[in-house]
Amino acid sequence: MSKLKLAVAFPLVGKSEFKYEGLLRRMKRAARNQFDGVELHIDQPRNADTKRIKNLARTAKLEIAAIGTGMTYTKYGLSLLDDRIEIRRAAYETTRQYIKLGSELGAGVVLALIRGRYSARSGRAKAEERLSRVLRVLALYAETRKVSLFLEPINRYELNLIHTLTEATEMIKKSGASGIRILADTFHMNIEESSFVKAIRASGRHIGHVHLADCNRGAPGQGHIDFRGILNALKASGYAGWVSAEIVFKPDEARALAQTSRTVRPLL
Ligand SMILES: [Mn+2]
Repeated sequence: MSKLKLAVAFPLVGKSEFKYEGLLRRMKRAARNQFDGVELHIDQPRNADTKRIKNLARTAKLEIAAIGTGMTYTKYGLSLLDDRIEIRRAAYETTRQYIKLGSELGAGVVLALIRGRYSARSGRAKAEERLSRVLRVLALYAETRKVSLFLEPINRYELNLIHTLTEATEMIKKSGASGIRILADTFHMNIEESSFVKAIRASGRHIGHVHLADCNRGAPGQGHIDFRGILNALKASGYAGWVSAEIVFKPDEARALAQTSRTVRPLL
């Protein structure tokens, strides 16, 4: 049985110098709660201070588990499926910046909300074609930079393309970019998959990264998802990567981290 590593997702946003100090405090708290790494959700990959991030991780004794890209969509409205070519290009250029950053930090890059939604005007078939083409090109770039790309299925209420692990596998196949792997997020899976265990069994060998959250986006243990079953299925499928808590910190960050660790650590 493989040993999984536990991370937590933190944002790194804005231009303020203070953001790095704030992040260090949060990383140290994660380390105290027995986390092995941190996943960084960064809004401006061009302005990220690689050296500084590496130093913070070293100081807190954490690894960088992955780079999240979603703020490109939620904060700046850029996506790979926008109807406007200039917006698609900007999203593509930003994704390349994330890949460059991932390569400097030795971390994989998540492709989730940055995919965006397709419009009624463009339609599903065109969107699938568009996404498969851009994924192929991005995968080639990521390969030259030795960075893993993780394609994340997102639930139907947030995006209108690729909701399940199977659909992600099909998109990767269509793109011809066999190096891209799937990100399995338990919050989305709880909405979209008929069974956690069956979905993991069917797609397990394609999974490259995992997000853990309970059914309400709270810390594992704050809802009704069976994390024991999920983690056992992941290990049985040979998965040996990160499980990264992508959660709302309720009732506060310290208690949410402690709760996550208490629930997940014994199952790794
Ligand atoms: Mn996720």
